[in-house]
Amino acid sequence: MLQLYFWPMACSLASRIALMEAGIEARYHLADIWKKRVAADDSDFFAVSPKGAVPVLVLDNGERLTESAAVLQYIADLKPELGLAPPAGHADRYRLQEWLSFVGCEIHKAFLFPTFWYKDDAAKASARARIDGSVQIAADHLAPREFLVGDHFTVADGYLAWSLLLLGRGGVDVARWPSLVSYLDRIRSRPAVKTAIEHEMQLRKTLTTS
Ligand SMILES: N[C@@H](CCC(=O)N[C@@H](CS)C(=O)NCC(=O)O)C(=O)O
Repeated sequence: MLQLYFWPMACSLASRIALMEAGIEARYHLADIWKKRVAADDSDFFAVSPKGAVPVLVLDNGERLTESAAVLQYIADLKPELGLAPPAGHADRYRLQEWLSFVGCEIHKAFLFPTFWYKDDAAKASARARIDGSVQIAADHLAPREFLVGDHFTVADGYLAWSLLLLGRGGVDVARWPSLVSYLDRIRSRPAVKTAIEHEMQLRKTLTTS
């Protein structure tokens, strides 16, 4: 069985969404990304991955796969019939890769990461200065369409939806972009996405009150 190391409402949420959309059962391990400990036994999370970051997907052969773009495509390719990623070699596969990179580099690492992890106000401010332009690109792309790639949900939608959910906590109000508001409503209303988010929000609440 696949295993996913995650932290509630971190970017590993996109991997949970992909697993749930694919209908793949997995074992989930809570990994505290701040203290770098695996919650179940307080072991060193760096022993799971030297990156000390989620997601980490443990494959059936024991190999560990990191990096959201790789993990998401791996999960999607386990169930090709669901179209969670276009097939390799199809022009849309490169569009999927394009969006996974964009969300990962321009929204996640360029804005969310400095906002939540850096202490330096100047670094946060320079991340803030760039983010509206990146969000605008996603908003313009989605204005005439329902999903990032093709005409149905792909794993890139789970990743973008996660990043949009966190933008508000970073002081960026997604309500300024109507196409993103309806997109997020559409993605969040999918049963797998809804269940994944509700589960992680609940867990997050439990962790912050314990
Ligand atoms: N490049 C990685 C970034 C993963 C990442 O930054 N994960 C965050 C949570 S959203 C984390 O675990 N950070 C802990 C750390 O960087 O120390 C990916 O795309 O998956």
